Amino acid sequence: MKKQDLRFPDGFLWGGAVAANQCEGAYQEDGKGLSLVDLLPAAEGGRWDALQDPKKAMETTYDYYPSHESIDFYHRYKEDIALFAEMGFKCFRLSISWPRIFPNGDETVPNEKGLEFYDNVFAECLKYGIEPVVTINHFDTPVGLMKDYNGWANRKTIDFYLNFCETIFKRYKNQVKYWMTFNEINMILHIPMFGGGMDITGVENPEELKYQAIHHQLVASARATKLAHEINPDNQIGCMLAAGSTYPNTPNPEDVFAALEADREGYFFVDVQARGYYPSYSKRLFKEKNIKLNIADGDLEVLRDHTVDYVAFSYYSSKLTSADPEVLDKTEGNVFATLKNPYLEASEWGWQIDPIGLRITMNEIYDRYQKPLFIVENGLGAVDKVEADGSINDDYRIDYLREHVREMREAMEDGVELIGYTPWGCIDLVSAGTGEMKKRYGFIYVDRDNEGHGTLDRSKKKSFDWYKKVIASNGTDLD
Ligand code: P53
Repeated sequence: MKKQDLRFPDGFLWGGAVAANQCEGAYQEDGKGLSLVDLLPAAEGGRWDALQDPKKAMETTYDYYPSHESIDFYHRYKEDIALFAEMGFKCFRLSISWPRIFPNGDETVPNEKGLEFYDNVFAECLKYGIEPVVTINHFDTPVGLMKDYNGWANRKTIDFYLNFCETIFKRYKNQVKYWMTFNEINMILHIPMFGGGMDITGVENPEELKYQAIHHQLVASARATKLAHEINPDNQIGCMLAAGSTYPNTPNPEDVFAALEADREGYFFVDVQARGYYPSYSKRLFKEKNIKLNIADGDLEVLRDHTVDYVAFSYYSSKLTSADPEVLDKTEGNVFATLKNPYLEASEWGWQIDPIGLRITMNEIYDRYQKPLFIVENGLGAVDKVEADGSINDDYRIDYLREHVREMREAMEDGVELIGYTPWGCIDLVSAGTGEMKKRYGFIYVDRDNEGHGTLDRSKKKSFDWYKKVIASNGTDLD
């Protein structure tokens, strides 16, 4: 099909995205409790092992914890939001740190100081006409919930989460309209500590426990959706998937089916959140994995009656898979198994760059759910070089984003409804996967290195002016 030259619709939500646990720092300030992310060292310190074995992570003292100070957004949010406003952001995606509001997770009364912080952050956004887009749980479950309840493995966590939701829906009723219940909800399958605040080591059937925790999250998500609509009918609630379509390695039908199954692993969640019921293929999945779910009375009705308003997702890359275990060699440290696609180049961290994959992914998701989409993460993690004059010429990042924005427009011309685009890490922040600072995504550079040295000063990269122009022209000027 012919490439189109399109304007984005008026009101399109251009912006950027961060998460509390990766930017705020101030990890024990004003009554904040520990988040499980606060237990993690950086890559060289053994982050990947710690993620796989939360108990060990709790017992070990590491030399350095990247989240403890992070980029100090907690104290510098005014300066940062002013820079976002200068770029012309229409929205800003951030998350609320659960242990800042409920330090152990199971309290009934919230920490007022924590709530005040977000009052101020939202007020600052709204001062510039920036719409806050809030992720309720982005990888930072309170350590207390993991220690005392094994997180989402325990049904009680539903109520703790809903108490958190009710508190913030009421408090920020007049400030926030766009919410997401869980960041990358499918991440629980790959990193249960991040996604589920839980430890599965030594469990007899870890798959069963994971899907039980998933059931709890899906019920919690639906009940939160119900609550949000009751508290303010204008609220828009989204689910959020780590997306990126899977291609078959060859035209061998076995490979094609393996690719379909790989995508279903993630769509499973959205099938429930957007359609309101467990997909038909889940019967076989549960049977083969020997999973018996405890489903309480009323759960299935809640799932059916409270589906999401929009489908949000992150997209960094497509994936390539094979049915042949000899071919499929999962490299350690990678969350998603993927083969090398010979048609694609990869980032320095091995993430394959595939803008057309975004168009494919958007079309697939929209065909499946017919709900508005919101791309809430996309971007290139790269090493940036500060020149002698202080400038940072991140043309590679501009190229990456430009091509993805082009394909976004193509997908919209294909008929996909897209409400917004918030590139990940609009200001440099700590990497979730590796704990590094040098894996940078930002339009704004932060002077801080992998060991925590640096002034924390902010400066504009070349991509800052580029993105400003993109927003000002509503996507027509991508050069
Ligand atoms: P980092 C893995 C694969 C896809 C998305 O990731 C992922 C991850 C976790 O590493 O997470 C999302 O920082 C997540 C963000 C994260 C971002 O992708 O490892 O929602 O918190 O920072 C990028 O480069």
